[in-house]
Amino acid sequence: MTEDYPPISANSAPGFPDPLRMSLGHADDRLLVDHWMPPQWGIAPRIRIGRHWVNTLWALPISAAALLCLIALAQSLRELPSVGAFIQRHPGIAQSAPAVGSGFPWWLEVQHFLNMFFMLFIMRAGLQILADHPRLYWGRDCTPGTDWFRFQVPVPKGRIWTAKDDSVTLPTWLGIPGLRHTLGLSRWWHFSVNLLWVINGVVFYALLFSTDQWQRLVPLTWDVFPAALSTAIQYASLNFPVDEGWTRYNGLQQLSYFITVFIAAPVSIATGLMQSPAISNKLSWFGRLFNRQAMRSVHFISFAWFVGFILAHGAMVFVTGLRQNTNHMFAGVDNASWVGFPPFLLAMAILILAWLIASPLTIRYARQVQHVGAFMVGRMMGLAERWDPRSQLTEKDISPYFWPNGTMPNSEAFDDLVANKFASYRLRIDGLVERPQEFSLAALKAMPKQEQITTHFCIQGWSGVAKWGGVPMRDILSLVKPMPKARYAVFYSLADGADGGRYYDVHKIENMSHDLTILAYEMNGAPVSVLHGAPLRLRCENELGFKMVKWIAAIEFVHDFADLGAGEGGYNEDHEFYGYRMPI
Ligand SMILES: Nc1nc2c(c(=O)[nH]1)N[C@H]1C(S)=C(S)[C@@H](COP(=O)(O)O)O[C@H]1N2
Ligand SMILES: [Mo]
Repeated sequence: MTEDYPPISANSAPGFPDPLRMSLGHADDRLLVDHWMPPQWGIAPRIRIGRHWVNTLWALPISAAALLCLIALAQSLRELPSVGAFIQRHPGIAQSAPAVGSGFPWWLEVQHFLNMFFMLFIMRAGLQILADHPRLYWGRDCTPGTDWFRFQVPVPKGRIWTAKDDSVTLPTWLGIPGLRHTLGLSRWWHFSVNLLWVINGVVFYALLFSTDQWQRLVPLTWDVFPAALSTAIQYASLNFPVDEGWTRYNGLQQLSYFITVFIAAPVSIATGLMQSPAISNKLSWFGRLFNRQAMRSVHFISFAWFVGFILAHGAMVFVTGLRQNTNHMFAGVDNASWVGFPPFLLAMAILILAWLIASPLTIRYARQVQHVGAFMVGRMMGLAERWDPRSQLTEKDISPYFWPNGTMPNSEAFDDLVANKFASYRLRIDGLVERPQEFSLAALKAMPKQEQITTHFCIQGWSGVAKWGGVPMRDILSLVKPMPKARYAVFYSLADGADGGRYYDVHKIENMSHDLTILAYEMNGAPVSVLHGAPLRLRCENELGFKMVKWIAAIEFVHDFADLGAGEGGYNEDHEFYGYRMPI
């Protein structure tokens, strides 16, 4: 069969180690701030209403004015006899709501604290991830102008503007670890702490329902709605409702806690997971219907709910009786002492300390954060790689715009290839294979072509649908015949990465025989452009975009990749602390 292709003798294959291996660069274990991507500040968040972009900062004066009006309104409402009678009838706590007999048990206090502690990391790291593509959309394409939310200027026209160019800086006190395009590290924080938070949540649900505590949170009567309205009027009039927090919550509390615990939290988890290529593909029609961008938008709205909840809840702790509230939640007593106050202060001190050190330590110990994160969640996430992606879309789903990303080739050798239309291009396949070979582009095009319409999931958050045409990797495998000890396929690019040194990425060999793993030379029916990876780029649909090497120079099959580059399994793994297996 090989006779159909240009003869390549195993002897003439240059063999590794060779210039390609040597071209992989050194990478630092710390995030060197001076050496990192130069800062680029975003703008105040804007929301699109129709064709107009509204600056969300307006919300501050508007809500302050609205609050004052609301207070005045609520106070005059309470003067009305009918409203007075309504409040009499619905004092704020649903009359039929059962009273909880167990007060605030110690496990509830511990879990409440852990939840606060975990949320601090999750939310800050989540914001950092958002800042890597500071726009939100509802449609599955990320076509410029179709965003409904952004904290970045409109996409500049008339020049190449990559997704990396679009990322914005966050201050180190806000994001973890702050700076720009540091989502590799924030993802480790986000996912590892999510795991702890989910465990805490599962234990919380279990204890809640095995005791009488669930009755605090779950409304058991329709009465909760008039009770909530009544409480809202009472709070707004600054004449607070009766507080029976030791045994049961008022309507407004119950509804907001219920939404937070039983709606916002599960929605966050589901919409987070559905942004993953492997999970979205696995869910097939469901993943296509609830596309990544819609899920990312809902994930953000749920985040906004948490921010609002935490601000309101935190303020209420202070204004509705700090001593009593801290006694309940930090000492589990309902008396006139101050025993809950010192543990409350201690909890706040721990939170503030954690807040202060999270970013500096992440910057200083970036490699360790990457490794601990991979230890905590990497293996579990990697399991999703086993799913063979088969989910495809249709021609009409193809995105009108597909963000370009990465560092373009910049060498005379590449320019020469472009000039001769890749006639002199050779794909070298070498390493632990029985038949090392070189393929010209013509030879690859002469092989059976596979076409697929798939969604590209960039780690930064954007996605796009394109039709790709190329040679299935499984056909290449059957030609070159990897040896049994070959466990990984290394893809070397013709281009360098952003930080110098050659771009490369390593895949498990299992990924290579998935149905939709191809070496693509066509995009949307035309030869793939230089911008998108000409002459050849990898499509491996259950991974995030950075693992799909563009401008492929060679593929080497290896037993281990520890001796390549910084040994993390790829260029962005080495330099930007990404994970080596990233199906999620
Ligand atoms: N050689 C090389 N390949 C690369 C990159 C790069 O910087 N260099 N960027 C990766 C990233 S992060 C993404 S999202 C995709 C982008 O592909 P596109 O430009 O076709 O959208 O290419 C990947 N392949
Ligand atoms: Mo990417």
